[in-house]
Amino acid sequence: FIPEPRTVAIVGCPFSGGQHRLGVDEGPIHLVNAGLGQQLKDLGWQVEFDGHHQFEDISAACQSDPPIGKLKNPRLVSNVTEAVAKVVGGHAAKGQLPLTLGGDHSLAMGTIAGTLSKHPDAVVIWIDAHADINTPESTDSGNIHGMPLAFLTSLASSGNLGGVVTDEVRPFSWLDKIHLPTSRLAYIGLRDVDAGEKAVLREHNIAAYSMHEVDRYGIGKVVEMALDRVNPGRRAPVHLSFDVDALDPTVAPSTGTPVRGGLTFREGHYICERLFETGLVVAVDLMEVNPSLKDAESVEQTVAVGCSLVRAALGETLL
Ligand code: B3U
Ligand code: MN
Ligand code: MN
Repeated sequence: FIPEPRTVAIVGCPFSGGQHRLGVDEGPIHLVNAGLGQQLKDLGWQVEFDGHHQFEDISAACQSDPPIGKLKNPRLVSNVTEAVAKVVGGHAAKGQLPLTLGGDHSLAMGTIAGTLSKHPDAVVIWIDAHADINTPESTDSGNIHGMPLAFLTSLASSGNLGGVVTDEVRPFSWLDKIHLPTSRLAYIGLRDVDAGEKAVLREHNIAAYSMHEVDRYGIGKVVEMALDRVNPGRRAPVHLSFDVDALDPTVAPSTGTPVRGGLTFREGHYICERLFETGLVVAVDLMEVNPSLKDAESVEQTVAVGCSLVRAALGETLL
C-alpha cells in the first residue's frame, strides 16, 4: 500500500569526480533552480528536498587520491557513491521515490545500489549514448563514469582495479556485495560503445538497443522489446537511469560527451512516459547535465529538457 500523494525525494548530487570536465557538478543546482520541485508538486507529488548533498568532507578526506591502475579519483568516487547509496537506499526504505540529479554517471553506482537494497529484484533501464560498462582493464579514459555498470554487474570488483592497492579500505569494496545480474539491464540509445564494451554486451547477451534499433523499429517497439527482455511479466521494479547525452546534441547540447545521432526530444520523453505508465518505476536518475558547457541559451534548453524528462517519468502526460 502506497499512501497518496506519493513522495519523491530529490537527491541533488553536485559531483564531477567520475570524469574530467568541470561543471557537471552544477547540473543539479540548475535543475532545482529551474523549478523542478514545484513542477513535481504541480503533478501531485509530495516533494522532499533537503538541499544538495555536500561531498566536501569526502573530498577533503580524499586529498591524496592517486590513480589505481587507470582509474582516476578512485577513492573519491568510491566514497561519494557509497554515501549516495545510503541516501537513496534510505529514501527507498521509507517508500519514497528517489530522484537523483547528477552530476556525472558514476553516481549510478550509488543510486542503483541504493535501489537494490530495497528492491533486490529491480531491473535497470539505462538510457545513454554510452554503455558505461568499461572495466578497469578495458577503459581507455580511466574515467569512472564510463564504468558504473561493470562494478554493479560484478564484471569489475575492488579486487581487480588494475593496480596495487595498499589502502586500509580498498576502494569499491563496499560494492562487492552488490550484484545486478546482466539479465536485468537494458539499454536504449547507444551509439558510442567501445570495442571492449561491445564484446561484453555480446558475451553476456545484454539487452542493448542502439540508435540503429530505434531507427529500425521505432521507439514504441524498442521500449516494449527492452521490457520484454528484462521485465517480461511487467512485475519487477524499474530503476530508470537517464544520461542526458542519450538525447541528440541538438536537443541537449550542454553535456560533457555529446554524440551526434541521438534520441529526439519525443523519443526521450516517450521512454519516460511509457515507463511511468507501467507503474513500476521506483527510482529515477537524471545525469550529466553540464551547465558550464555551451552558451547560456543551450544551457537553458538542456536544463528545461532535463526537467521535462523528469516530469514525464513522474507522470506528466500530453493529454
Ligand atoms: N566509453 C568512454 C566514453 C564515455 C563513457 N561515458 C561517457 N563517455 N560519458 C569511456 O570513457 O569509458
Ligand atoms: Mn552515462
Ligand atoms: Mn553518456
